[in-house]
This record gives sequence, structure tokens and C-alpha cells, in this order.
Amino acid sequence: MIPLILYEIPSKLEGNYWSPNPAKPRFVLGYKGLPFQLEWVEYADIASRMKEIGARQNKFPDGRELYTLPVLSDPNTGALVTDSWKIAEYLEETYPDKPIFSNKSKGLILAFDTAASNLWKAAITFPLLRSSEILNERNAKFFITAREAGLKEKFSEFSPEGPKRDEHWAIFERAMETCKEWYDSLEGKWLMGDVFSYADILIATRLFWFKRVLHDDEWEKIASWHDGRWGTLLADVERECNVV
Ligand SMILES: N[C@@H](CCC(=O)N[C@@H](CS)C(=O)NCC(=O)O)C(=O)O
Repeated sequence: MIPLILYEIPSKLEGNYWSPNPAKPRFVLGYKGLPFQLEWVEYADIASRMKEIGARQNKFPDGRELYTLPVLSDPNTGALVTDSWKIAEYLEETYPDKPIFSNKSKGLILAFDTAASNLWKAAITFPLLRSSEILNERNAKFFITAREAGLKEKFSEFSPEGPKRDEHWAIFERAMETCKEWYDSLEGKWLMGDVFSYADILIATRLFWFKRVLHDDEWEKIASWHDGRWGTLLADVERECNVV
């Protein structure tokens, strides 16, 4: 089998990885035990590089069309897939061993993806601010301009220290409380009880993002909530997906 190619975004961090969306297919590839290699594309070069390889643009709910990562190329089939969800679907259909949508759960997990995004929506300007700090100057500039346009807010307003940042932390904690309720509703360490699924990858890749971009004390605060279960969950999913 020829290794698949996953297009990823680098950072200044040791180990490079940081971005939650490319992490999703990376975790799936690891879980399914598929061979793959990475092609690193600087944030500011995503559009030009993706145009060059013929990837399609992504369409956002507000109608914007944008070249985004992750993109996956599969030389075994000739497929070139944009968008983490579409990649997950593609990998599941093409390589069904070790399923990520067991028990016909794909529709529910798609709905869960939206629910999980909405859960953190109001708090993620803080990790976005921290994300800009782990990119080099050129990419940080690009990233900030793009996020300002997306959020319709000046960068300095994203999550300034003080009441606004405190409110983001409060929203964060409430979100993790909801997440805890989801996990507590069944016995077993995964969201579907004993069955590992893409839903766990959706939660873990966000935790992964927080761990990578937030300052150590900030991540440790999140990891320690609810008896340290979030640090443990991330480690469990990483082990399950062979990404450590
Ligand atoms: N729904 C898409 C979102 C992908 C996305 O927003 N990717 C970001 C990086 S994490 C990106 O490539 N943004 C390009 C830009 O802002 O120009 C997915 O899940 O793949």
C-alpha cells in the first residue's frame, strides 16, 4: 500500500503539531493503522498550495469559500479530499476495518460534531489568540487577519485579560461540565461506552489543541478539572490512535 499524504500546518512549537482540524484525520489514520506521510504547508500558503495540487475549496455555513486544511491525498485510489469530516467519511468507506462510525452512528456523530463545536464556540477566541503566538510572524499576521474577518472583531478584543477572559474561562468550564455529563451517561471510557468512535476523536483533538497552544498553567487547569479526566482522556485517545 502506498502511504497516504496528509497536508498539515506547522508551528514554532517543538513537534510542530497544533491545529485541531488536521489532527482529526491524523488520529483516524493512526487508529486505522494506515501508512501516511505529512506534507507541511505554512498557514499563509494554504490557498496557493491547495490550488496547485487541485484540491477543492471548502464551503462555510456563511457562504464563504476558502482553501482549508486538512486535505488528504490517497495515491492508492487517486482521491483528493478536503475537509476533516469528508476525510473521515472517505477513510471509513475506503478502509472499513477498525470502524470509527460503529453501530450506524455516522449521522449521530455528525450531529454531535455540531453540538461539540457549539459548546466551545463562545470560548475559543482565547485559544485562537494563543494559536497566533505559536506561528511565525508571517503566518501569525495572516492568521490574525483571517480570524478578525471571521469573528468580525479586532484581535485586541479577542480575549483581553480581565472580565472578558474570565468569562471565556467560565464558559470553558461549563462546556467541560457538559462534556462530562455526555461521558458519564454510559459506563466505559468512551462516549459510546466500550466502543471507541470518531466522537472521541472530535473531543480529544480539541483537547489536543488546547494542550498545544495554551500556556502550561492554562492547560493544566483544564486537564485537572473533573479529577483530571481531560488529561487522561486525551492520553487514552492518543494511545488508541497510535499518535504518541
Ligand atoms: N470544516 C473544516 C475546517 C477547516 C479549517 O478551518 N481549517 C483551517 C485550519 S485549522 C484553515 O485551513 N484555514 C484556512 C484559512 O483560514 O485561510 C474542516 O473540518 O476541515
